[in-house]
Amino acid sequence: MAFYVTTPIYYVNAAPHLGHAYTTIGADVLARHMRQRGEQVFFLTGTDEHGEPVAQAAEKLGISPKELADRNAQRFQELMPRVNASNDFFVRTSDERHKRRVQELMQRVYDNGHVYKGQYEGWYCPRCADFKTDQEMGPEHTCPIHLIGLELEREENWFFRLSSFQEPLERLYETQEDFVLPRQRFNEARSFISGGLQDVSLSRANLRWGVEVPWDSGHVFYVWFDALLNYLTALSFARDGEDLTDVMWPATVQVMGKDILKFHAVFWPALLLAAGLDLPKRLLVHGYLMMKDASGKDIKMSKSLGNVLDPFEVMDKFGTDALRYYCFREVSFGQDGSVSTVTFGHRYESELANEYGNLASRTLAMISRYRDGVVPSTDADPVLAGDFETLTQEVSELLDATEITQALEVIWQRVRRLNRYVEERAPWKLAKDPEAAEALDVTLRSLADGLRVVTILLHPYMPETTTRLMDAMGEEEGFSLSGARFGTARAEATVTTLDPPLFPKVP
Ligand code: ME8
Repeated sequence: MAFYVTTPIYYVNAAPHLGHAYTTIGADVLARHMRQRGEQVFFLTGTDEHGEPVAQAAEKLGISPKELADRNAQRFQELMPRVNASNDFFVRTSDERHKRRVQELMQRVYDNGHVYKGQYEGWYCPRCADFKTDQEMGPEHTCPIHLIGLELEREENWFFRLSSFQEPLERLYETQEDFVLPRQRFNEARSFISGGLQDVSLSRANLRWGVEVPWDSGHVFYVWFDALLNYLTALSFARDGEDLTDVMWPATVQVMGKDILKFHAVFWPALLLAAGLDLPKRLLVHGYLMMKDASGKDIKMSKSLGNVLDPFEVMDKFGTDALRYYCFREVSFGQDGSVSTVTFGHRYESELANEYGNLASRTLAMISRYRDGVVPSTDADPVLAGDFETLTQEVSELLDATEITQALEVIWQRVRRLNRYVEERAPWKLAKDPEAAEALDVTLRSLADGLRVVTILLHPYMPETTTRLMDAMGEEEGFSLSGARFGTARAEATVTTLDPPLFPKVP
């Protein structure tokens, strides 16, 4: 089965921050898990390079939009390997191939009769690149997201007949209960639709930095139309000499933050319907990562507010996997939540170092000390088997439901169970009693096997650490999910101890 997962394409008007890393890692966990299941996966991310936000930021810096786009797109491209994102392609909307395909697709929308010319007047936020409705505006015509004054814009524009998709979208939300997750976001999108859809402006006349409207060269497409279409355009040129559209479209899961819900949950399906294309199967919408401001109040992390946690700094200090783990542990994926260096440090020490890291270190150290580094070939302990019996299936089901935090939680319960098992069995005592040799064999074998299973399951969350640990455990079978069954470890694997530990003390 094909599994196509996307992230939003990020604006290049400033540098990447933890919010961008967060979405990307969320999509990456799903992509990696599906690869473990042997699915044919395509994972797309990229940058959104047109429109006012970029044009204005470039103007401030006194450089061309293309120069700014190239400079910042590179920083986003560098972010991907740095957060260990296993994206199959990185799309840039300034790519000529993207532009041509946007023109083709939009021409189809035009030919199908969903576009007309009209006069537009509205309150516009140049940072969101969005006209705000009365309900969406802050006091005195301000943007509630960027806290800046909105601009009253009047111009002749091409319009997209969004209003004619009122019924099809209502039907979509009636029949496809999991089109948007979590439920709260589904309800928000549905109530936006039932509030009545108005046609939206599709082009801009006084902007050059964009994709030219093929039927009117005086206009470029409003950046959101150009941007949304990346999810389709990229498939046609991501792989040389191949068009993946038929294999990969419709997307299986599209991941994004709640700030861009309306565009994805309302405009996007309408646009696809207008072009006669299939709709994505699911939109997975997560909340905001917040940080405390000077007064201790939680506010959204954002480039324009300047309160960003630099993912590069965090990763330099704690490692990439620690960041990946923390993101889904600290904040339930889907909800808003605060992050801070304090809670980061706490989770690193109490969970990563003391629970998983320590379990790994002591398991390997005991096998080395008591059994010359060879995992005893005996049956695994039935006492533990019950705790692991349904684990892999549970994790798969949770990740099918895109419950990234819950899946991690059920794995972590087993990490804790294994630590309790060490305490219950006290191998150091068994080692002193020659009559307990068989009991010690069973204990060590069970620990090695349990550790192997949780490590396979944790692989999508912490790819580097788990690879290192599997090597140290002498496991050669890789990370296929079919191997994540307790009691099936290869007998007599030779282990090596971990030095340094998986999560060393951070000064
Ligand atoms: O909106 N918490 O780009 P963008 C969690 N180009 N996630 C956050 C976040 C935060 N504080 N800040 C950013 C755009 N994000 C458009 C998208 S798609 C066709 C076009 C993440 O650079 C989150 O995924 O502003 C959010 O939706 C996205 O970055 C916005 O990135």
